[in-house]
Amino acid sequence: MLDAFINQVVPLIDEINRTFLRSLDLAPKLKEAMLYSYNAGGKRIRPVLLLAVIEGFGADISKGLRTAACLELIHTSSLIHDDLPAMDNDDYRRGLPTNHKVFGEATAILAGDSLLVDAYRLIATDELLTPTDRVRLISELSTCSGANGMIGGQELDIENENTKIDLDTLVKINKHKTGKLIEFALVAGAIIANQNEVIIEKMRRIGEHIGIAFQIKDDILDVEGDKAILGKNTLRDEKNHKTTYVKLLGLEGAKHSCQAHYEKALTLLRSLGMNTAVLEALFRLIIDSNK
Ligand code: GRG
Repeated sequence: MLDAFINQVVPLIDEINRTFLRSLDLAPKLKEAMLYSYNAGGKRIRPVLLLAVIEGFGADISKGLRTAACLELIHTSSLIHDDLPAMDNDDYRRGLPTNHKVFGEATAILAGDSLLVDAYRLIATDELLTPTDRVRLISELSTCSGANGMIGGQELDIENENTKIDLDTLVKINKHKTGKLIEFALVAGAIIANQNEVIIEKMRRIGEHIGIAFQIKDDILDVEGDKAILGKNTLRDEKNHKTTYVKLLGLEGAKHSCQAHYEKALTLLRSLGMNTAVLEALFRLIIDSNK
């Protein structure tokens, strides 16, 4: 059932994004760089989550496709910048050499910039959404991506390299760096499915828990994952002198904490009275994933 859902929606998201990126043809190398990282693959977990929320509320998933596509472009932009020499300095991502290794640092920076900036047009021009919903989604997404969201979390992460931090600080960093785009996926699905503010805020809390579980799993895979399956190098956190859940809690403690956040998300989800089958399977996939 989850596979069927993923196989149904991912080609639709990819088609929107590939068509959109191909239309940005002023600077061919820049376009090529954007398509390179987009086409390198990735699990597409954020857009699938967004659409699974809409499906769970029994609403029309076609209303969420362009917002979901936009979210994946912004996520891709963050990966390109995250891999840059000035940040994590990685040479391998999504099974291929990183963007700056292929296109050079300047073009990689600009490819990340364009993926972030152009993406919003997918929502701004979405005729299946009301103008009010478009503005709300853009505002929510820019908050989740920006200085009070993912980018702010990345800054805190970098500032705290080589520093001993406690669990509260680590949670704060990851809630933003990784959690905010996942939170957006759940909140946006509820907005597009016309849910009330109480439900939207519950979705936000579910997103927080599943976002933390997602990052803990990422930390675990950095230690015990397989480079060939992950498509990126392992032991990156040690290399970058980062505090992780594994470092603070130990491998077993990190697994326990991941499970606890997953269960909190699940309990909240089940209180919503929606069809949770696909979402529950997705949450399970996140914590069981080997990539
Ligand atoms: C330019 C938008 C922009 C941001 C700059 C670099 C940066 C600020 C933020 C980095 C945020 C970041 C990379 C967080 C890590 C999140 C994470 C665990 C990513 C891996 O996501 P997956 O597993 O990757 O979904 P795939 O490849 O499957 O899509």
